[in-house]
Amino acid sequence: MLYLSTHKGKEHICIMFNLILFGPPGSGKGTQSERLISKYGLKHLSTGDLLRNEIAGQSPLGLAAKSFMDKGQLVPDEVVIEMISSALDNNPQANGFLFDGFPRTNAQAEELDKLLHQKGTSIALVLALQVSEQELIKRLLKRGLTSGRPDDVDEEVIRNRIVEYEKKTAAVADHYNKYEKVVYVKGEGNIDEIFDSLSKEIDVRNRA
Ligand code: B4P
Repeated sequence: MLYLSTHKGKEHICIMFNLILFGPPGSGKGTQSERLISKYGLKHLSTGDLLRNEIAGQSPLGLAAKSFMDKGQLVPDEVVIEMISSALDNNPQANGFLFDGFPRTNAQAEELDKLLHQKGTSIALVLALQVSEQELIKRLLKRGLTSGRPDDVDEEVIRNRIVEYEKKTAAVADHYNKYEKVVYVKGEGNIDEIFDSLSKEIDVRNRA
């Protein structure tokens, strides 16, 4: 289990381990998150999945988000921040969270820091997957053949998602770099090997 514990008299203090899996669209965040949550017992919070659930349920939030997502644009900050805030409140027993696809702007990062601070915790580590643009486009077009996701079918929409990433999301790494929390990991190649690299980075910090 991935939390630090110490004994203070009879008291058992648990420190949450919160992780951000960071990277451009198609870099393997969703793929690697599935494995990491199962290995480390973290609660998975993917804003992409949460938004797609809202769309499937045809909620007003989902209908509003769909118009942005179908064009490859980011959904407005207030919407995703509210979703994450509720998800944090709804999981008081979690040993730690794995944030996948969130934060995607500096405003989201600052808000996340505040929400975690209110709960007496913080981000321990940001693992940033590095993948070339050519490989991202290849992967997403391939997923589009079977995923049923409208944002994976059209190459222009995929390119727009990458532009949004460069314009608005890449700077989130700078935000966490200020606190020396970012580790870059090669995201190309064998999925198991990438998982091993990510696990090593977590294990080093969990032993500290
Ligand atoms: P997300 O659902 O977060 O999706 P993503 O970035 O496209 O995918 P991800 O990175 O998880 O995909 P993966 O590599 O696992 O976002 C979708 C949209 O939701 C955004 O465009 C935005 O509109 C909105 N949104 C979400 N969060 C938001 C936020 N915080 N703020 C505002 N808007 C938000 O998978 C890609 C493919 O690669 C898969 O088919 C996989 O099998 C394959 N793959 C993975 N690893 C591989 C490897 N090593 N080799 C070969 N293929 C690999």
